[in-house]
Amino acid sequence: MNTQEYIALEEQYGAHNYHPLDVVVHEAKGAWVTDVEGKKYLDCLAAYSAVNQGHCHPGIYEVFTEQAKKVTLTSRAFRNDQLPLLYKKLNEMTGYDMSLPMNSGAEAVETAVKTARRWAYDVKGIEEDKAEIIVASGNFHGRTTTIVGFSDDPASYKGFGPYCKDAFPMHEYGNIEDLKSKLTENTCAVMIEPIQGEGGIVIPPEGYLKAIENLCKERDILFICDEIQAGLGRSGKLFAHYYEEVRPDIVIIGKALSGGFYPVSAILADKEVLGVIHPGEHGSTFGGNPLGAAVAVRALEIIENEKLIERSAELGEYFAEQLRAIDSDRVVNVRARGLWIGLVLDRKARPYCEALMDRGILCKETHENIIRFAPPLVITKDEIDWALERISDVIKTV
Ligand code: IF1
Repeated sequence: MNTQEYIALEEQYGAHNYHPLDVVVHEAKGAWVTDVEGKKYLDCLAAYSAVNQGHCHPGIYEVFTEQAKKVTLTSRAFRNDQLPLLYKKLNEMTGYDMSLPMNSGAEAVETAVKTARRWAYDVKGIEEDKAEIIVASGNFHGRTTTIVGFSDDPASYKGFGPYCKDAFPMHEYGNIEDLKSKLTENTCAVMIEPIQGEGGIVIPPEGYLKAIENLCKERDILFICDEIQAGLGRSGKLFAHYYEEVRPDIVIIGKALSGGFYPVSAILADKEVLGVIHPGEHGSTFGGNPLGAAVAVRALEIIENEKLIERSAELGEYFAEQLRAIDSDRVVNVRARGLWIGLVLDRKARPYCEALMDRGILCKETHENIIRFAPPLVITKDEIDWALERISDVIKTV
């Protein structure tokens, strides 16, 4: 079958919950994907940072296939010999006492919400069912009904209610005074993304994270950082919150923890927080399974051994500088942290994404006028130069 035939099947038999670019991927390797007609594209989305290690990384493939011959799933009614190694690896790499493994990012966000509430009632002593978690405008934390219930994007929340909005007061992202105005005696946590991805790489003002941490320490409130997309090297540091040297009480990770092979997510916290969850009170069928755990350990090792964090910082700096040098008044701004770049245009970005696709580059617009470039962190400087030639040409000529 050809591209159009695959698209026809998808349109006829699949729910229309996405509007993807008309590229039908057949295989992928490193920073490149190949469509069913054999055309190659440089992937500048990396599955929203879930394939930071590059597509089909041989090291992850190796551990995936090896573990798949042994045992893949036992449920958590029994123990397995891979999960303890993931717990240890996360502790060594991040310094948090403990972690609780789940599968999708949204499940890990829900886990953070439940843990913060349980901490509120059992440790802080907030009245049962009154705990409030302050969230940010422009947030994206997933698509479960609890999570979309505290979104301010109608595309996420409209028509899926009812919600428990009082439990999630919203403050203006980046505005610490507004955050303070939302505090009550029932506030148990503040949950933010250290950089907002879906908002188009929105970097908060310098000092915002530190101000949140100080406020949380002062008022005995948990600071929750959603690093599902920003984390694990994407921003040029292991975690994007390292830019302000803060230590949140709960860090939520996902996406690249999977190396793109198998959904693995988790929350990281110290004993005083994660100790509030007792046996049988939270989990999931696949959470902590041996296949996912083996893949996640290897995914983390690759980030370290292939120095993906350093690559992200250095090549991201280079990529962003070259984009800023494009001589066109259509480029309003370039926002970047590591290989996480938002090219802000003075007009709709979709036509440029479609023109870039014709030139062999896959990227995604966000919020109408921003082109997001977030390639796998294994991308080389030569590949970036190859892309820059085409990006510059498209911006100037389309
Ligand atoms: C889609 C973007 C959307 C996330 C953060 C939690 C989650 C995500 C910071 C939930 C997931 C994905 C979802 C994916 C597209 C992408 C995304 F922000 F990355 F661009 F949708 F807005 N926290 N983000 O970024 O993780 O449950 O998806 O594993 O829905 O198509 P998930």
